[in-house]
Amino acid sequence: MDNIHSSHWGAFEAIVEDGQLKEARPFERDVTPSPILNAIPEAVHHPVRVVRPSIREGWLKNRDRNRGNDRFVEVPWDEALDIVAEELQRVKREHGNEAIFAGSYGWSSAGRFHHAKTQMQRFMNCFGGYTDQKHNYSLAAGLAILPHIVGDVRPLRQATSYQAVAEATELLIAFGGVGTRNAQVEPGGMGVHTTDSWLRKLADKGLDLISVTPLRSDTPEYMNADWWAVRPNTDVALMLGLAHTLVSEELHSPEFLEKYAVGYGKFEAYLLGKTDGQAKTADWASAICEIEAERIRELARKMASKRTFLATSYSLQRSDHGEQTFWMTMTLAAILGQIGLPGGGFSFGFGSMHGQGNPVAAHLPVSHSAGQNPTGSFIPVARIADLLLNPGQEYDFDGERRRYPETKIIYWCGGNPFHHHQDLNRLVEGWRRPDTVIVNEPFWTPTAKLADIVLPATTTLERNDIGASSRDRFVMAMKKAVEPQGKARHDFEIFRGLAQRVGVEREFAMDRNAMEWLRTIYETARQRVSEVAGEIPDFDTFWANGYVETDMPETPYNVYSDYRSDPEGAKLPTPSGKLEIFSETIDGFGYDDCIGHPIWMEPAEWLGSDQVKAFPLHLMSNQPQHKLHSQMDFAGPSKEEKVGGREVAVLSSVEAAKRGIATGDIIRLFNNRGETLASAKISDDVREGVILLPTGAWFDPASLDGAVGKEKHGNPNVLTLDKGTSRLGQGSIAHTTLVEVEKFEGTPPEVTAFVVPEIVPLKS
Ligand SMILES: Nc1nc2c(c(=O)[nH]1)N[C@H]1C(S)=C(S)[C@@H](COP(=O)(O)OP(=O)(O)OC[C@H]3O[C@@H](n4cnc5c(=O)[nH]c(N)nc54)[C@H](O)[C@@H]3O)O[C@H]1N2
Ligand SMILES: Nc1nc2c(c(=O)[nH]1)N[C@H]1C(S)=C(S)[C@@H](COP(=O)(O)OP(=O)(O)OC[C@H]3O[C@@H](n4cnc5c(=O)[nH]c(N)nc54)[C@H](O)[C@@H]3O)O[C@H]1N2
Ligand SMILES: [Mo]
Repeated sequence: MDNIHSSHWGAFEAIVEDGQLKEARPFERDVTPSPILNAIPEAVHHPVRVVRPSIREGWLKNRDRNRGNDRFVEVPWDEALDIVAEELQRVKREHGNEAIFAGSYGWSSAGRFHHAKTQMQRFMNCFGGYTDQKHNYSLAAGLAILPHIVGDVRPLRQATSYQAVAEATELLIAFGGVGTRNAQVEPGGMGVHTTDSWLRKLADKGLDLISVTPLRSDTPEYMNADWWAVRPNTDVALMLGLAHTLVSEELHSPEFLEKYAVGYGKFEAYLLGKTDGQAKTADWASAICEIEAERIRELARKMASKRTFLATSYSLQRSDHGEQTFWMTMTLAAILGQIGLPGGGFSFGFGSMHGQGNPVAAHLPVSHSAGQNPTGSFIPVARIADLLLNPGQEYDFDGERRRYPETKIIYWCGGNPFHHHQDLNRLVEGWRRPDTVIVNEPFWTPTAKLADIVLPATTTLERNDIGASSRDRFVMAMKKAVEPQGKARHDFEIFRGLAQRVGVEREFAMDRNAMEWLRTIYETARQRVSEVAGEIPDFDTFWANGYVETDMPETPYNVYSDYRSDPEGAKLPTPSGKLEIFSETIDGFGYDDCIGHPIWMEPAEWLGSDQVKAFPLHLMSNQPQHKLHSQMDFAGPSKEEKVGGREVAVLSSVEAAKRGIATGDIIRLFNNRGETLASAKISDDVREGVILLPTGAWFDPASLDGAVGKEKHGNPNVLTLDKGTSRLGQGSIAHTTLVEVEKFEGTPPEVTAFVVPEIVPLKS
């Protein structure tokens, strides 16, 4: 197939006429493709593309840092690359490589060779290194805690398969729900979307499903779930209430706990109230999570009488003390004693991502290598504003005492921090501290607008690449469909140009062109696949066919079936070799916000606190249905779903009535950190006390100056709290935020999120 291509949200055929992409037609094998594909043709040729290297005038003239406030000047490529190379060398010479922050967190695009962040980091490593970011926004707390308590990240990276649940589970408890909205995407893409068909199988077999979430719509209607509209961020209390009922009614499994886990005794003392005088009964839990105590007790009994699987979404750990949600999920499953039995146990992220639960035969790790960072310098991913605002400050992270380095250059490539970070007004302040900010981007995103030097990158449609995920059975060719737009270059070429200027081109490119690299990374992966799953076609055959598909596994997969059947031979890579309900290691860190066993702690902001007097609504800023993060916010389904050009915020009829808000009204969401305008929608799919404003609207402040900027477009991250989950994980706590909302009166300001900044064009 000559026009095959792929994206994080699915494979497609690129239909081109007269050099213009007309349609991204779903791959014929995909029966439930993502409508997000429809944004691609409009996006590729959109006026919001960056067409030439552009440098902010104030930086060019006097190196001021007043980012976001003046116009850009176009310069020829050679001049732009000379300037960037000189600035990198200056900072390296004067301050060392740690002063270059190039963590560059972000999803960029599906192609595995032209993967933007990998290209930049490979260049930076050849150049002597940089300050990196560790873990990711999705899962930082989970990635920090799991190695301590289960030994590795298998329940995240190789979740128990839907097939196993379909065959043997009788009761599924989905904390955070289980649906298809977020399963539209997978990093690296997928050949065909499978989640919908698996969920329908579960529905057809009449599985008993409890959807524990503040939003009914997290789980599709066809699954006939019992909706438990929990108070946000109180799931640990609910799980403790379930655990207490199991233990006090002797429905738990002391044999399992004895044989497969360590530290239950210490946890039980807490559960029963021996350590703090408070038994974690169903009644205690009910007062916190607002689920009736009797329902909690009944569910615990049902759990013990049926084959039960606990599925906790990623979202639960993107909240204050998010580590506890994963730890308590494992602990509750251990108390029940079904871990490793067919259809029993726990996993994370069903419905959070396409690959979770997707049965996969062979590992297909097609990827390019970024190499090793010689500096070893990094920050926990979500501590970016702290790094910029507090150089030299000490902090804790996963047992280490660390210090933030000083930052002179920010280089971002393939991410949008003014989408992904919390408390954006605070980030603006930090962002203006370093000497220079460089961004490679196809589009004038808020991050590009806030840079000093913007280098125009191609989109995937303008180059050849390979789309692949280790959790999908397909490897997709991504064939060039249109010419680079404007003067855009591939990130690989941009960094090759820089590498040449700083004298590391040989190491960076290894004398290969892009097509030779595709062949190399494919053949390397093919070699590894052949060792585990048999032959797959060679590169030329793959490229001619357009894709490769491995067999679907025949047997259901449960992460812990091996451990269950052979606890010695297949022991876990924890210090004890067992599940750690009490972790000596974590206990030894001495953290008050993550002690030796899971506990309930009040989050920094929640509906049970006094703060509700001023800010009575819990903000859910979940993943957007109609786009991937902030990508292509200006086009296709994302654009169509906006009302009056603004993102839609949803609240219950009760909360709307209290404030005289009607569907279609412009509303102002605010707290002490910021404010944003959105279009209101009323729906009782949202729990009382909660307001939903999904992420993704491009940051559109009325002004970048002043203490609390006014945002006009519906970006929830001007409201969210910028604090780490705990000293252990330091993850993002985007889902822990209180706000108030009111009807906006007067003339609303114009949305200018997609307006290109003023540019002095290059004469030639
Ligand atoms: N409030 C709140 N905030 C959140 C979350 C939440 O739940 N609530 N979730 C968090 C999570 S889980 C995540 S993963 C993050 C996501 O945050 P990001 O990954 O930063 O978001 P994206 O919009 O995907 O940014 C990718 C950028 O890469 C650019 N890009 C695409 N292809 C290329 C390319 O080939 N070259 C270059 N140079 N650039 C390219 C795109 O145009 C886009 O600007 O957001 C986090 N933020
Ligand atoms: N369409 C689309 N799909 C995506 C993405 C996207 O941008 N667009 N992003 C992808 C990425 S990078 C990631 S990491 C995953 C994220 O996957 P998740 O982290 O699972 O996604 P969220 O949408 O943030 O949250 C899912 C639901 O959890 C519920 N929830 C939030 N807090 C709580 C809580 O405290 N308790 C309970 N019980 N429920 C809670 C909310 O109702 C929310 O709708 O999604 C991926 N999928
Ligand atoms: Mo994510």
